[in-house]
This record gives sequence, C-alpha cells and structure tokens, in this order.
Amino acid sequence: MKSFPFLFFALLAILFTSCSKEKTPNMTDYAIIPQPISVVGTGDSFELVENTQIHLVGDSAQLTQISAYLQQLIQNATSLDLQTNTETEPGEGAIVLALDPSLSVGNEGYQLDITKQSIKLSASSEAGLFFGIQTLRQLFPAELEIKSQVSGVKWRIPTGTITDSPEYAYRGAMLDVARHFFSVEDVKHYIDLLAFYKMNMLHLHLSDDQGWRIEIKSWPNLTTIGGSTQVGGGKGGFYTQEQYKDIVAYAQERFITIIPEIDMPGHTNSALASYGELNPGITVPKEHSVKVDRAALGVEGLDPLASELYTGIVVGFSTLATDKEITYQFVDDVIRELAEMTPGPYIHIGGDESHVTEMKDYIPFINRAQEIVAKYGKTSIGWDEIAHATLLPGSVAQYWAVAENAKMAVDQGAQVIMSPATKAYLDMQYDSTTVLGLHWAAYIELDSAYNWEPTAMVDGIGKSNILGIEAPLWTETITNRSELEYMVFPRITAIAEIAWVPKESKDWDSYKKRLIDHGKRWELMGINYYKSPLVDWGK
Ligand code: TNX
Repeated sequence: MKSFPFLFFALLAILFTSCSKEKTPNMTDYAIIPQPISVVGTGDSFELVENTQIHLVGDSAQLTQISAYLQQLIQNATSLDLQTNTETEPGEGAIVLALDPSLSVGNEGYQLDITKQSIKLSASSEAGLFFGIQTLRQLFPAELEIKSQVSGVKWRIPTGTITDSPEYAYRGAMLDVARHFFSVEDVKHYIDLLAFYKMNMLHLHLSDDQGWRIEIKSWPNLTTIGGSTQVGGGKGGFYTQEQYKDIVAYAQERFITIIPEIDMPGHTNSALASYGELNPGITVPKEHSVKVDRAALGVEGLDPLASELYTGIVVGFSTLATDKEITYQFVDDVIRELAEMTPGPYIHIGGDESHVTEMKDYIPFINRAQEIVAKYGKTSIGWDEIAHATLLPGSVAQYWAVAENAKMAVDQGAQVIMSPATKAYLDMQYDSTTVLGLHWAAYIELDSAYNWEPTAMVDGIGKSNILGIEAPLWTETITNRSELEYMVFPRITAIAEIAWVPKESKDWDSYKKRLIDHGKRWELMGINYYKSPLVDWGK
C-alpha cells in the first residue's frame, strides 16, 4: 500500500500530459496553402486580445497600408480594434511587422516567428510582409474569414517559426472579361481570393470577338459599340479608365500586378464592328451575328466596312487589316492609353488563333506590336504563337497549346509562362458531368490540376526558362461570380501551390488533407466551390 500515493500521482501525471498533449497545437498540422518551405512548431499558442498592438519596424508608406489591411482583416471577425504604433518598443502581446532589408529570405519571402507572447513577421520587402500575412491568416481559426463579428471563438494561433519564399516570380491567373463581362466588384473579389493564395499577377483579357471592355478615349466606339454585348447577347459592359485604375490600385495594395491584354490581330471582331477602317473584309459567322443598332447606341458615320457584332463562341474568324497604316495608328493609341494607366511592366498583345491572318502578315504585325509596346516602356507578353515572330529581348511567350512554339520562344532567348490548357485552364470541365465549362483540351479533375510539373511540360524548357505559371479562366460559359468561383475553386489552389512550392516539396496527399480546412474557410467566405470527390470534405 506504500506505493499507492506514488502510483496515484504517476497516473495523474500521465493523464495530465496526455490530455494537455491533445490540446497542444502543433504548427506543422495547420493547413497552409501553398505549403511553406519550412515550418517548425514549438507546441504552444499565441492569443489575440483586446490590447494586442501592431508594431511597425521600418520606414515605408506601404508598411502603414499593410498594417491597415491586417488590422481590418482582424477587426472584421474579432471586432478587436488593434492599435498600430511605430514609436515605442513592442510591448507584450504585439504583432510586429518588420521590414528588414538585410534578411535573406528572397525578394518575396518572409519569416514568421510566433511565441506565446508575440508574433514577429519579418521580410526584406513589403510584398514579403503581405504574403506572410496570408500565412498568418491561415493559422487562425477559419472563422477569421467571416466578415461580421463572431463570438465564442478564441483567436489563437500555434507557436513556431515559418520561413518561406516562392519558387516562381510569376504566379498568375487570367480572367476573360470579354466573353462575359465582370463588374469591378467581381474583379476585386477575385483579386482578394488570389491574394489569399499568394498569387501576384492578374491578367485581364480585355478584348475579344465578342466584346471590348476598356475605354480608349481616342477610339470611343470601341466601348460604345464593341462593349455593347457579350456571348449569348447580354448587354456586355466595359471599364472606364477611372474604373480600370481603381482595379489596378486595389490589386497593387494586394501586391498583385494587373496585366492588360488586347488580343491582336485575331480575336478582334469587337474592334472591327466599331471601326470598319480596321476590317480587311471579314464577316462574322451568320449564327450569333447581331446588327449594330446605330440609333440606339448613338453612333454616326460608321465606316461601311464595319462588321456586325458577334455573340457566339467560335474562334479564329477575325483579323485586323495588317496591311493598313491606320491599324498601326490604332494599336499605337490603344497601347499608349493602356500603358499610361498600367504601372506594371507588361502588356499582353494576344497573338493567338489568328487563323485568317496569313503568316506573312502575322509576323510583321507582331513585330510591330512589340515595338509599340516597347516604345511606351512596357514588355510584351503574347500567346505561344508569337514565337513565329522575332521576339524583342525581354518579350515573354505564354505556352498554352503548342510545345514547338514555346520551344521556339525559348530558343530566341525568351522566358515562358506556363499555362498548359490540359492542366491549367480553369474553364475546362472537371469531368463529363460538369455543367459549366468546355472540354476541348481535357477534363481536369483536381489531381490532374495538382500533379503536373512545369519543368516537365516541354522538352528543352527548364526552370531558368520559366517565368512562372498562370491559370486562365475563359468565360464563354461562365456568366457570373458564383460560376466563376465554381470553376476556380479548388483548382486555383493547386496552381498556387505549383507556382510557390519547389517540386520536391509538393505532396498530393498532404495537399488533399489541407484542402479540407480550406473548404471550411470557403464556406464561411460564401464561396461556391466544386466538391471534388477526391477530397474528404467532411460534413
Ligand atoms: C482557346 S487559349 C483560346 C480562347 C478560348 C479558349 C477556351 C487561347 C490563347 N485561345 O480564345 O477562350 O480556348 O478554352
């Protein structure tokens, strides 16, 4: 009986440690997408409370803006109104955002040190801090994503250290606002979702046969006529220059660069319907052609060669008149106005599927378009077909369909953006039962969207030739925000992980598990996502 008290206490101790073990958060179990390079947990937790402060270290106007972003994010759900300070030493319980140029975490990398007493996020650039905040956000309970006050949640995160930086500099998505128009609010919503996954490029496909979506002051019919409809014959729409600048600024605050695309010389019917001078004489496919209602649109003096508007989805029937000088005046004006309101380095000139432009006309056209882009201080991106032309130094080819084109671009010294239609196209159906989308390239289930390797797509194109990855969403069949979300989620997170994580660290099983938590977050955010049967989403 003498050993009884000992046994009793030993049992109690075992019980205690096993219980507290269950409660101990382990940072490595948290579902972060994209998976950070290094996560080391220390088994405790930090809790946000009333007097937690945000402490800024470093001198940068953007730092204040980043801190306001974090403050707002936290306030939405927690209703904690965290104060920001720069003067004093960080007190107990502070969130420190430190800009430290000497930190060697790469241009967009960050380090996150969380202890029981404080959170310290450091980076050598503002972008790094912003991406670190996205990681921090994913460590909080999913309810943080609710935009209104939540009660009964302890705002705790696990302690430990995360060191992280991206594999590719270009991590992008494309939204086709030409086939169906999307409002400024919809685009901003998409920008917010991309930011959550550390994407840093949004390519806007601003013109196509069915619609012209950006105001060009020197060619006003482009929007009054060219912007007046869309696939299926809806009323279409366009962004005024003010609205476009507003989108650009919104994206900039989220460290996302807007890349505007004017697709040329094919995919231009909306321009040809607006200005007959640009039309070499093409007519639109009879089915889905719509007469321009000049009286209703208030346009006069339309050139007799102007084509009709087009609301179908056939591709490849249109071309600009590549032999007319006015065409180059048009391209010059459009690029000039676009460049003036685009702070990012790139302008996308399209160049795809110009099936009715002869190669002998296509090549000089692309050469001249690139020169015009360069004249206004920007770098050209074009779909892989542009490799037939002489690429200017720095021009980028976007691989979507033809491997030989991508290889030709690389042989000219260009870098490539990887957007293989069979893997990265978000408009491809998940399987044969998917109602939205197309399947000309492939059915792309989640595993297919995740399990591909950019450096293994084209013989002779390796890591150093690849600027990054982009997932395009073409919108022939996508008409609104909810449909957009359904095609984008969850596949965009697979693309984000491919773009951020080195290939050795990619892990389908781990990704699939982490998605379960993200599914919960999407539900709280009100996102309509595809519940892939490959993921155990839970109830
Ligand atoms: C091909 S991808 C196109 C687009 C279509 C898309 C539909 C590319 C450069 N051209 O015009 O919208 O397929 O998936």
